[in-house]
Amino acid sequence: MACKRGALIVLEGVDKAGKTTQSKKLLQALQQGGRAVEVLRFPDRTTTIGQLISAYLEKKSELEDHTVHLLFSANRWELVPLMKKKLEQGTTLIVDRYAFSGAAFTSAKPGFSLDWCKKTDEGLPKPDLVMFLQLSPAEAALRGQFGEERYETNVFQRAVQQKFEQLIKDPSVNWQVIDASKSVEDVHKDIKTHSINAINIAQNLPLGELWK
Ligand code: ADP
Ligand code: 2DT
Repeated sequence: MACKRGALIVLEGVDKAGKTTQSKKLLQALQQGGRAVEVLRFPDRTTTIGQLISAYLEKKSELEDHTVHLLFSANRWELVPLMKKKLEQGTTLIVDRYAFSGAAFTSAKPGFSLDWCKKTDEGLPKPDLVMFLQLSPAEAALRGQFGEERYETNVFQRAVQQKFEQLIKDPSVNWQVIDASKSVEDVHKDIKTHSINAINIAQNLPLGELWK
């Protein structure tokens, strides 16, 4: 019998919601359970495209808004062959930000529709589960100051949060809203339960195509 495929699990949410903390904890928990699993994060700043994005985020360069949107999207597409290979080999992928951040962040800029922003990611591997770590801007502020990177302001993060709220209404995506204001351990328990469930379901299903 062919090997059962891994699940594509995405963590989304505004800055400081706990995505990075929870990706690491989920990786450890699934590894301890004997599963093949890896973490990816977008943007992947290690590639040539990723370095252009990184310089833009660090405000070391300026890029036109459509152009940078396309670069974020290209940065996902360039990883698709590797992602598909890993999933087919049975490795579960935990992904820290994906196309939903792409659509939410660009559409929070003036003059961009959510529909236009989603187009460039249409057909990407479809996540089996997208967990939205829900945290109010006030609670996020308690977790420390924003850094120096582009987009790290209260006003912009609020606009992004509203765009995520629109994206979550899409029933074609398996969204789970996670209360990210709970303790690290309690959030982890919720995330682990949803993830194991998704892994068990995904292994018997073909990988889908996002927003198609
Ligand atoms: P993100 O990747 O979503 O930006 P991080 O995982 O980097 O978020 O967490 C942002 C900050 O908040 C870190 O200092 C982290 O230790 C802290 N943090 C993460 N989860 C929680 C939690 N559930 N409760 C309190 N603080 C948290
Ligand atoms: P972190 O590396 O701290 O997550 O910040 N972004 C991300 C976009 O604007 N478009 C995208 O497609 C993606 C994946 C979110 C990365 C910053 O880049 C934003 C915050």
